[in-house]
Order: sequence, then C-alpha cells, then structure tokens
Amino acid sequence: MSELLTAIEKTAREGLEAAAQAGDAAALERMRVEYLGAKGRLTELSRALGALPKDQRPAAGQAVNRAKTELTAAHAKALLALDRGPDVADLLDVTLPGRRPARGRRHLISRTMSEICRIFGQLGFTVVEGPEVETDYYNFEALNFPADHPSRDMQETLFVGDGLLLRTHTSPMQIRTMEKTRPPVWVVVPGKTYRRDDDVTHSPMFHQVEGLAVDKGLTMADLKGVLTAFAAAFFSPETKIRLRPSFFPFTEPSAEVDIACVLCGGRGCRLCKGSGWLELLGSGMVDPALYGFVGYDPDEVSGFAFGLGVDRAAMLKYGLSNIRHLYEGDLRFLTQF
Ligand code: 2U9
Repeated sequence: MSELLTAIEKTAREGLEAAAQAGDAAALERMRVEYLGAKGRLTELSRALGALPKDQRPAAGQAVNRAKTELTAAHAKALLALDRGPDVADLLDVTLPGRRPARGRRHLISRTMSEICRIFGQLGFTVVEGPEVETDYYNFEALNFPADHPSRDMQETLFVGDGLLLRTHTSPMQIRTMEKTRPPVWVVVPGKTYRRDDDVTHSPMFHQVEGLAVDKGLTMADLKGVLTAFAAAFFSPETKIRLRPSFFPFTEPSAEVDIACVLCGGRGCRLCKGSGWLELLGSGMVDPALYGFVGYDPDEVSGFAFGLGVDRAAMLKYGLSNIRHLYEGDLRFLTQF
C-alpha cells in the first residue's frame, strides 16, 4: 500500500475521532476546517494524488472521496446531536400528576330549561314536547289568530314553504295535547321557538317554556298562585310578582307578569329603568274560543296559560346583558355558571 493511502486512512480515523470528541459547535467547526476545509488535510491529500504513479491514482482517489464522505457525515451527525439539546429523559418528570381531559357540561340554557320544568313538575305539571316545524293551523288558527289579523304581526314568523313554518311559540303542542286527551290537562312545553328578531335581547331562535292548565273551576287566583310559587322557587323565596293587564289572542283576560327587580329589590335602578319591576312572562285565562277547536266544553272547564322566555329568564337570573353570550359557545363565558 502506498504511503499516501496510509496517510489518507490515518487522516480519516483522526477526523472521525475529532468529530466524536467535539464538545461544542466551536470545536466541531475547528474539526471541519482542519479536515474538510479548502486548505484542510483531505484537500492537501487530494492534491498529492497528481504525484502518484498512474496505476495507483484511482485507488488513492477513491480513498480520499470515501474519507471526505465519512467525515462530512460524522460532522453533520455531531452537529445534529449538539442541536438536539439535553436528553428528553432529563426534562421528563414522571412523578408529575397527569392533565385531566376537560369535561363537558350542559349549556346554561338547557340547565335553566330543566330547572323551570322541574319547578312546574313539583306544582303538578307534566312535560310534553313537539315539532319545531308546524302548520299554520296549530301555530295560529287553533290559537285564535284569525287569518290576516294584525295579531299575527306580533309573531314575526319564519316560513319554510309548503304551508309550513317554524313555530313562533310552543303553544301548538298544547293544542295537540288537548286534541288527544280529555281534561284535566296540566302540561308545560319546553322547546326552541323562532321569530324574525335579532338584537341584544332577542335571538331569531330562542327557548320557551309554556304552561297550560285546564280543569274544573280554575280561576285567575290559581294562575297567580302557581306563578308566585314559580318565581319564589326560580329566583328567591321572597320574590314578589305583579300582574299587569295585557293582550294575547289566546287568553282573555291576559296579564303580563313582572317580578320585583332582581338587582335593586324594587327601589328602582338602571336595570328596571327606575320602575322597580322587570317583565318576566305573559299569561292569562284560556280564551273559551279555543275550546271549540279541541272539543272541550267551556261550560265544564276553564283554564289558565303562561309563556316564559327561557333566555330572558336566564339573563335575569344570572345578570346577563347580551343574549349573544348564550349562543357564541365561548367557554370563558359558559364555564362561569
Ligand atoms: C294555549 C292557550 C294559551 C301561552 C301564553 C304567553 C301568554 C306569553 C310570551 C312570553 C315571552 C312569549 O317567549 S315570549 O316572547 N308568551 O306572553 N304565552 S299566555 O298561552 C297559551 C298557550 C297555549 C292552548
């Protein structure tokens, strides 16, 4: 073997050793310059190839190239090892407690709706649910809204074609229930309802719980008793209510029900606009005209009904100023309750 070949192999061995020993980037760079640089040891050896006898050149040339490849790879590998930083095992504390996966929870609206139904359940009402796509008959006609009557304007209906619409209240289900059962009827109907309405206190989809009681001898006193008990259970035991005359096509007489302001207790503040009262729900004695649609005898039975916006009830109970918070799905808001 020629002297040159021996020198090439020695240089390769020393270069590999230097790469393995380099403890930092500066030492590694010194190795690269010394062995692989333009004036480095392998370059010098390549130059010496020209002085060899012709027959020895190919073997020596291959040896230089092999050495270059080996040292370049060793340099790159050592550089990567430096970049990787400390071993993961040194950073991992296996004694740390694990991270629990986040648990879901029911939405504030769903929980408020359940709470309202639970309270009316204790007062003797049964929960029934029904379709959100309804016919004009169940949403309006059977509820004493004559065709083309201005009272339909109060409802801002969303139509879906084929004579169908998105129910504007859950009242159609009370009609369906009365069609199927004889009195006494004591039901509450929770569910989604739809109107063309969109501002800080209105959403085009909102939630209602409506109630209907039809029985022998019911009067406005029963209505007031049930709603007083509801307000006490939903807000706080001392919550006062008042009935204010109003109009709904399906009840006569009709009353809106206010509760003493949840913020100032009735003294008057910004929330209740100084009145001391907040509007909570609508109610009234079932208009006897409705009984004709379901085959009940108005001389035999009487009834009361009420309708409560769940979103509004939740806003009052939890002091929310913007209905949109309930529908944006922002966990920073939702997890507060
Ligand atoms: C039948 C007979 C009567 C349900 C009623 C209201 C009054 C009422 C509103 C409250 C806030 C709707 O969500 S809201 O905008 N509801 O004011 N609802 S009485 O009366 C009925 C229902 C069904 C057969």
